[in-house]
Amino acid sequence: MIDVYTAMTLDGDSPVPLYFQIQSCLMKAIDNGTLMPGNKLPSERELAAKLAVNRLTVRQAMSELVNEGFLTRKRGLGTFVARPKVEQGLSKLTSFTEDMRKRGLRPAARLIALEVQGADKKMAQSLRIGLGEAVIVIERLRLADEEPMALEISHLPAGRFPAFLTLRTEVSQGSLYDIVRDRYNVTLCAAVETLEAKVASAREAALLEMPSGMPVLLRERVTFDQNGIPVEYARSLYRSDRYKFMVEVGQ
Ligand code: 16G
Repeated sequence: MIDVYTAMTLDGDSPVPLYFQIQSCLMKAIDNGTLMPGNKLPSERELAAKLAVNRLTVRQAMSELVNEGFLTRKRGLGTFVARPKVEQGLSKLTSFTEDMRKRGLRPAARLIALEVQGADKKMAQSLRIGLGEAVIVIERLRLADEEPMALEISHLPAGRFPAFLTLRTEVSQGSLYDIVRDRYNVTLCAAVETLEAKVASAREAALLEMPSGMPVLLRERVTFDQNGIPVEYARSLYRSDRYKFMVEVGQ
């Protein structure tokens, strides 16, 4: 276990509340690398005893850092320093696989569903096909270094991707965008996206391995080929404690 105590000196006479002083010390230790992502913190009881403060004071300090995403609690295991969030630009058309590789993380997918459904209104509108026309639905949990990052549902117009269901192994192991390009010769050129917050349902939270009721970021994308024809309608739910999105704004 890391010795955080040397980094922590509290001043009982200061007007700054003790919980805030503890928080600042922990943040400083995270910033200067004394505490690294994955490091385990001492328990609340231990910290309180060593610092000679009330356990509730320590809890308040830790809880705020958990809420802000700097620390993470693992049930039965303790409190750990969280990994910094993945910062993701929104102005480039990239795949999950590319995004993670660029950050030195190992991308993977767990295939949850691969099936053909009749298009509902939203799918039909997004893909510009008729209501009830066949749509390939691919639901995958996306992982980076084995950690769940996002839950993605992609919809492709089945007419454009014959025999897609036979590619189950490739879909579960590789990049959807590589398959679309290499197997079907479809070039993805542009996308229109929206981003909004929502609360994870119990199922989504379980798959993403996060407490239910936590916010997630919902990113919807319609991706177009070189002729401006929609090829994919995707809904990606990102863990809000693992992602922040970045947009460059020009004049
Ligand atoms: C991104 C896209 C998703 C696409 C996936 C392909 C958003 C919101 N989502 O996550 O639409 O299906 O990349 O990734 O941008 P892959 O090629 O690694 O399977």
